[in-house]
This record gives sequence, C-alpha cells and structure tokens, in this order.
Amino acid sequence: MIYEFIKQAVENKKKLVAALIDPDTDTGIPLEERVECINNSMVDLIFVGGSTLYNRDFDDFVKKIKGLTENPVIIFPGSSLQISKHADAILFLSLISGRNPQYLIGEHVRAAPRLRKMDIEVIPTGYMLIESGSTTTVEFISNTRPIPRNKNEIALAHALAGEFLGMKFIYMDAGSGADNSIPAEMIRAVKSGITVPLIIGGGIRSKEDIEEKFSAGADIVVIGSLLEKEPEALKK
Ligand code: 1GP
Repeated sequence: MIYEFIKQAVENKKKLVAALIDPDTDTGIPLEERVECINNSMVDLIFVGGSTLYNRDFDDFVKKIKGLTENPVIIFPGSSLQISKHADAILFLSLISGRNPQYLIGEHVRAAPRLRKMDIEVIPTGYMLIESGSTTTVEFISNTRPIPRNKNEIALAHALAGEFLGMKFIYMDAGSGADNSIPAEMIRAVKSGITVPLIIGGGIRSKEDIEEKFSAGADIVVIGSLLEKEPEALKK
C-alpha cells in the first residue's frame, strides 16, 4: 500500500522525492531516457499527470511508464480523464484552495465509479495552489485563485480544513514551472499545524531548493520541470 509506505517513511523521518512526468510535455528527451534517469537517482516515487491532456492516451502512457520502472507510479490527475488501472495509486485531489466546484467535487464524481472497478489505491489529498509570481497553467485551467504567498495563516486554515475533512495528504503546489517556489516560512507554518504528510511542489530546481523545503517541513518534494529539461540533474 502506497499510503502506508509513505506514512511509515514520514514516521521514520525519511524524506521522499517524487518525480513528476506530465503526459503533455514533450522536450525531445525520450520517455525511456527520463525514466532511466529516475531509476538511477534517489527518486522514490513517480507522479504522472498534468493540467491538460492534449497529446496522449493516458492509460497507455501510464502502462508504458510502469513497464520501465520499479518505482511506485502514482497518478496526479488534472481531471477525471487521467485515470488508469496500471498505476499503483491515485492522489484523489480536491482543489481546496479554490472555490470551483468542478475541482472540489465535480471531476471526482465523474471518476469515482470507474476507480471503484479498478484495482487501484485511492488516496484523498487536499490540493492547495500557492501564488508563485505569475499565472501558472494550473491556475488558469482550474479557474481558481491561489493563496497569496505571504498569507501563512490562510494556508494553514485551508490545510487544517482538509485534514479535518479526512484528507490523508496535503499537497501545496506553486504550479509547474513556477517563478517562485513555496516560501519556507509558509511550509513551516502549515507543517506545525497539521498531522498528515505534506507534499511540496512547483518551481523546485536545485538540490539546495530541495533541502530548504525538507528542512522547513516538507515530507515529499516534487520535481517536474527539471526532469523534463535536464534529467541528468536528478543524479545530483
Ligand atoms: C507541479 O509540483 C509540480 O504540479 C512540479 O512543479 O514542474 O515546477 O517542478 P515543477
């Protein structure tokens, strides 16, 4: 069980790194090569998903990745179109920083009956967008406003509400390719108030960035764009 594996890791103070593969990103670096770099790095988990799905059959894409790696493959869905029985688990994201019912519950209702038929672990996750300096794809597509990056108390209140609603993880995201990643002070403020594992992503591009997020309280750090542009950098 993926949730138990992550919970155990967090209890044992082990930090985890997740590599995000977006089905819509084509950087010219073949998928096989990117997954090979992941396999030879300290990455623990592979997330698959993105805000849009224009270019690929999602189910085939997940199946292909699963065939290339021993790492757990976890769906990070942008919509109800992004589900696959080939994944080990899905983060059942509710976009709790926004007030758009489509991403709070609507897409979930579309996906739930199909998920029930699949042998896939479903992990309820409170997903929070944090302002990053400019409009990200996820903000635009989800039609929601992110939490201002200096409003730590508002971020904490959302994370707590998510935990009280039964969400097993809180995922704070500045959005893929964010100009600015989530401030350490905000991570610290949220981590000090919640008891569930905290996932941090968006705009994290270096070893120093990763270390900063971990020491502020992130349990899992997500790396996306760096892997797409410079997969060899993962070895660092
Ligand atoms: C985006 O958190 C992920 O949802 C990863 O962001 O692509 O900026 O690493 P990057």
